[in-house]
Formats: sequence, C-alpha cells, structure tokens
Amino acid sequence: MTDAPMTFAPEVAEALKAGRPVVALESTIITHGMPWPQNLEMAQKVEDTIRQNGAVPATIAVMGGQIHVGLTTEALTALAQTPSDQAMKLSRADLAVCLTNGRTGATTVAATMICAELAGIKVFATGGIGGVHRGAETSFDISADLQELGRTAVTVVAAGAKAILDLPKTWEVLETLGVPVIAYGQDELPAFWSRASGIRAPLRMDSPEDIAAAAAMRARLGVTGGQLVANPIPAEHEITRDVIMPVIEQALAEADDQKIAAKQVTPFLLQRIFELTEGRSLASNIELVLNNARLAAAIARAMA
Ligand code: PSU
Ligand code: MN
Repeated sequence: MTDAPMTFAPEVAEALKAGRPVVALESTIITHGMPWPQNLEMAQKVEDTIRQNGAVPATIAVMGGQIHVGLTTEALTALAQTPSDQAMKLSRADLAVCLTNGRTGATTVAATMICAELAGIKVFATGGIGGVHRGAETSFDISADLQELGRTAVTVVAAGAKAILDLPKTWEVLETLGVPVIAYGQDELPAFWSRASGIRAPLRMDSPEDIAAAAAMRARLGVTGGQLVANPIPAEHEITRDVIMPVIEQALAEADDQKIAAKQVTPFLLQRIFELTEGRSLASNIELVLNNARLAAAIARAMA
C-alpha cells in the first residue's frame, strides 16, 4: 500500500480489496471541461454507466489535503459548482503543492493516472487526452498527459485527442514516448467529436479482452507506461469533420487574438466551441465520455 494521503469511498475500497473491476475517472472535465449543471449530470451519468456495466466508478479529486478516490454525491456536487478559477487544474507538476496547501484541485488525465496507479486502479475513462497544441513549435505547449502515458501503467480510454490540437504531432510524440495507441474497432484514429481523423491508427484491437491482455503482456515484459485506447464516438452522436473543423479554426483564431495561453487554452477553446455549435459539441462530448465509460468497464472486467 501507499503512504500517499488518500481517502477511498467505501464502495471503491471494497472492490479493490476483493479484486473486483474499478474504473478511475478524472475531475478536470467536471471543473474546467463542461459548464454547470451539465458537468454534474455528465459525472453522475458516467458513474451510473460504469455501474450498469459491472464495474465500480472512482472519480478522483483533491480536497482538504487528501486525494479522494471515489466521491460522495455531496463532494461531486460541490466540485461541479466550484468556479473553474477556484479549483486548481492539477497535472504532475501541481499535485503535491495542492495537497500541501489544502486547496481543492481537479485532476487532469496526467494527475488522475498518478492517483489511479497509487490506488491500484488499472483502467481510466475520460473524454479526450491533452496533446501537442497547434503552434507548439513556438509555444512549447505540449500536455503533460503525453509524458504520463509514457511512464504510468494505466490504460486510458479516450475518444482520441481533441481536434483542437495538432493531431499528427500528438501521435508522433506518443510514439516517441513508447505509448501504444490502440484504435478500438477501426483502422483510423478517431478525433474526439468525429470518428474520422484521416490518420491511420498505429495499432488496432477489437475486444476489451485483447486490450486487457496487452496491458498484462506489457507488465510481463517489464515495459513501463500506459496504453491509450482511442475509442470512436458512436456514429449517431458524432459531429463530422466538415462541420467541426471550421468552428475549431474560428475558436483557435479568437484564442490567438485574445492571447490565451498555458492552462487556459483548453478550457477557452471548449467553451467557445460549445457556444459556436449552440451546445452540440457538449452533447457529443457527453456521449463520447459515456461510450468510453462502457468500454473501460468492459476492460476492467476483463482484467479482474
Ligand atoms: N477532455 C475533455 N475536457 C477536458 C479535458 C479533456 O473533453 O477538460 C482536460 C483533461 O483533464 C486533460 C486536460 O488532461 O484537459 C489537458 O489539459 P492541458 O492541455 O492543459 O494539459
Ligand atoms: Mn498545456
């Protein structure tokens, strides 16, 4: 066991002890990724979906000097109502300071992976990972999520990287870091809101059992780091590339004009795309998270 300051929800502690399937969930998507009250609805629906699919959900966040693994309804509601400028957006760099200062922090993909590994949780579902931002050749803005995937042994189920990023560069960096990028059930990498990206997936698997077996094989080989499962959004909920790309271009141009930088970039773009699509991007975003929750639960069951 770990010496880290962790508080487990009873349901999560029991499942872990008994070796039953558990799926970790991040909290930045709640505080910085979606507006209230859709963020709370999404978080609760995702937890329900994981339960309906035979696993225990463990939403992770930092509060009162503790890493909480599994949140009560009260804690989840309070977090969802916390304004995004009051909750810290935690990555590897910020986790220890947030805990030391006793502040409230929402975990990104990177920080959630760290906490999941400490807790003994091997699978994690989210919407999209962070990646290489467009213009990274001058801004150097590359999400710490990529490095974390390269070092921490958790299988992350996402709908690809958000299409606001430089996708080809994101996949190149993951390859450099030795992260298996596994497209689920198709030959092409998905692009978050869209099933297609125009980029061929480096790897493909068609069942949760195979994905679980690949994680076990990595452990047998002593190869460190995680796996990224790129799970395409269901066709009935996708926004095709011809529709979403012009919207993304406009949001990016506005971010540039307003000199939005660093941690504000992703939340700013998501909010603008939400406004420009009149909420359609959010509806799709919620559906893809639910779809990832279903697959993650199946992978967790196969691992257990
Ligand atoms: N996917 C979403 N909404 C989000 C994020 C991902 O649909 O808010 C968050 C995740 O927590 C991810 C983070 O880890 O954005 C990446 O932020 P950055 O690029 O600053 O590392
Ligand atoms: Mn960044």
